[in-house]
Amino acid sequence: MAIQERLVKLSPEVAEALSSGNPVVALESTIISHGMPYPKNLETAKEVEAIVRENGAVPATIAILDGVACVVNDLDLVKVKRFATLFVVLALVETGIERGLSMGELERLATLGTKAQKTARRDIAHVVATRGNGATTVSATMFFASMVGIHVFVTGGIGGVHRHSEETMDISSDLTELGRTPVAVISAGVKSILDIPRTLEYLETQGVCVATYKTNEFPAFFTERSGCKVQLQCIPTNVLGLHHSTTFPNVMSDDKNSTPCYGPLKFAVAFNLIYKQWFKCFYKDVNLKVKLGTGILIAVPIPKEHSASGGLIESAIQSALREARDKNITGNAETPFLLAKVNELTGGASLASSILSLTKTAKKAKQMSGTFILCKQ
Ligand code: PSU
Ligand code: MN
Repeated sequence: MAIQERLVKLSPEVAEALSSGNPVVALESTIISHGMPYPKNLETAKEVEAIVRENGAVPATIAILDGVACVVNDLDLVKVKRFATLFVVLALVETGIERGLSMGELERLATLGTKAQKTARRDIAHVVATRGNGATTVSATMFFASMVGIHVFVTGGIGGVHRHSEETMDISSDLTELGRTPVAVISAGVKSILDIPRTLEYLETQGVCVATYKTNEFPAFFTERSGCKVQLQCIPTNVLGLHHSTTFPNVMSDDKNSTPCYGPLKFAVAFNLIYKQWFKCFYKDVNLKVKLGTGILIAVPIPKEHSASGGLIESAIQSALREARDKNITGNAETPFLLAKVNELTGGASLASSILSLTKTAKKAKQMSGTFILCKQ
């Protein structure tokens, strides 16, 4: 068996979709294990997979199990529910039944519970080498998605530059991963538990193309506005395959005080450009190989009517941050702590917004991955 096959296991459906060029959408697992409480995590995971399917793409949930990165789908979560609270591992148990893992393996997996490790890029080697179980964050999910040829990945909120980063230097490896791995991450932006302006600055430093959907303002996850402008805007269209020269955005400014923004790009065209960023670029009939190798962040704002109240969220964030500092919660424990605390303090409002954002972004994913396929032809 090739080394790569021993490291990464694809479900037959994912493998088939990838080899025949059908759209596949990656999903992460930390959001389920550490980002949402049970049983909402199960329900949401199920819903997101279903939405990806309804829109004609194959969902591929990524996690490390027994040191093997699994890219799997078709989770029968109703059966899974009775085992334990950790969706990721149990989802894999269920998939294992389908894929023929032994009963002994299944039993062992079912008892793991919340012992799966939050796994970012730096943790991959350790989890794999110790044959551990890892719930992959955005960075590790991107790494494996790219390795197996998945170009589009849907999630809720990505990690970013933390508030007080000037003291802690806490910057999520999601941002550096976007700077080095060619995967388009579709999310509802960055939660305001983080420093959004600095996150965007850092993405620029990393050379990451950041685009927003039907707006030129970067969304703050819980709300559709962050006050930060983004240069590249996508608008929906069914017209595919337009030429680069007819659509390259004109620089324009819609706000005297903001930095210049590009005009709206036809949605499909934006992805055509993105594809070219990674693979090739046609300019004046010359085929230039660009291969930038960087990732892309596409932010789809939560619908206005569903956004949580900015004031409510901000005061919850302030007290969650204070508590994290008092309890000296740092490193990779900080994000899960803040997410749980903010949800508790907002009486579940933040979680409701999270789920809505995730399901909404999932709906966009097929459009995007489908466009990649068209671009390849
Ligand atoms: N932000 C969210 N929800 C999440 C996460 C971040 O709004 O679930 C998770 C994602 O898996 C993300 C990770 O990749 O946290 C970032 O963690 P850190 O800040 O430790 O890099
Ligand atoms: Mn960190």
